[in-house]
Formats: sequence, C-alpha cells, structure tokens
Amino acid sequence: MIYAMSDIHGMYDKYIKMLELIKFSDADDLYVLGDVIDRGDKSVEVLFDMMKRPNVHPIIGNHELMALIAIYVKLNCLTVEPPVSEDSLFSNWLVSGGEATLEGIAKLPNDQRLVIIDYLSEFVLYKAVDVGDKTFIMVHSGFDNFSREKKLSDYTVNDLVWHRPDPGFRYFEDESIFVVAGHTPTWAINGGNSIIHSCGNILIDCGACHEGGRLACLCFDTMEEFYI
Ligand SMILES: [Mn+2]
Repeated sequence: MIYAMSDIHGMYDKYIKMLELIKFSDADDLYVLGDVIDRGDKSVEVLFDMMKRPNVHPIIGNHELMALIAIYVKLNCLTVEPPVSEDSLFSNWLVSGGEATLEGIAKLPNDQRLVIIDYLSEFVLYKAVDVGDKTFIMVHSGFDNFSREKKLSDYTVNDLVWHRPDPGFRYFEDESIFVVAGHTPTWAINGGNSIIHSCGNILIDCGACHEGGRLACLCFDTMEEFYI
C-alpha cells in the first residue's frame, strides 16, 4: 500500500501510533509531505525513525527549508546578502517553532548532528505516483505561480513550500490527477480536522501539533483515511 502523511511537526508519539494503526510494513511506502520538524519537541526522534526506513520518502516543507538555510548560514556554507542577515534568518526559524528542533539537535553528538543535516538535505521538492488509474502529485503546500503549461520541475522550492491553497481551484484539467498537499491546517480552511477533498485537491494537514488537531494518513490504494 502507498500512504501519505504531512506536518508531523515533531509529534513523534502520534507518528509512531499512526504507523501501528496502518500496520506499516516493509511492503508499504509512506510519503511524508514536509514539516516533519519544529513546534513539537520530538523532531529529532521522528527524523531518526524515518531515515532508518528505506520505504519512507520525505518531501521538503517550509520548516525544513528554514532550518537548512539557517543552519547552513551558521556553518558558513551559505552566505546571504543584506538586507537579510544571518541573525534574522536564524531567529525567523526559531520563532517559527525551530527552537525545539535546535534544542534536540544540540543534545546530539557532533556526528549525529551531521546525520540530521544530511538527511534534511535529501528531502525532495515533490513526488508523483500512479496508483491504479489515478496520479497523485505530492508537494508540501501546492503550487505558487501555477500554470498548466509549466512542468513540475519548473517550480522553485519557494513556489512549493509557502503556497496557501484555494480548495476551489482545480490545477489540472485531467480529473484523474490529484494534488496532495499539507502546510495549511484544515481548521484554517473549513474549521475541521479531517482530510479535505475538493476539485482535485487533497489537503491532509489536519493539525497534528495543534490543540484539537489530528495527524492524518491517507492510503492511495483504498483512499481510506486514518487519524490519530
Ligand atoms: Mn508548512
């Protein structure tokens, strides 16, 4: 079976309970649509579990992007031009929930810190899978600057991780193509905490790290929805 979940946000216990609920096995694949880290206090634990499973496939979210830029700038691997300062990048990540993640990373021995940074660097921008007669395009937030004429590879990382969706907007004419995204919690769209299906959009961030929110998981083979 092929599954997707999103916006785990350091909620390790919910993530593990979900793997148990779906009886996740070596024969399955799980796509994680970004924002694995920040806000919750067990981001490092989630990342270490994901990386030991070759059938868990991470896609980048804005929180991984913020973390990577902040960390690379601190490590002098990346320079930034004014008016963006090193400090503002770092504090921006920290106030966006990065503090808990940084604390988790800081507790690790040096070699393990690098393992985390390497793993975050491997997150891909998007992924498309065919299941039966449907195609699921998975991306953290949806598509900014969308055009039906563009190829998926034409979008920048910022187009893919910061977009706020319009659930009434159909991206692709072909109704067998679905865009699966997280990033915007469902409570901010319709006040609910269940997966939203609308005009070829499937929005699966049900607010795992928010009060009253849930971690959602969707099975593409059966379209069954799971919640913790
Ligand atoms: Mn996000």
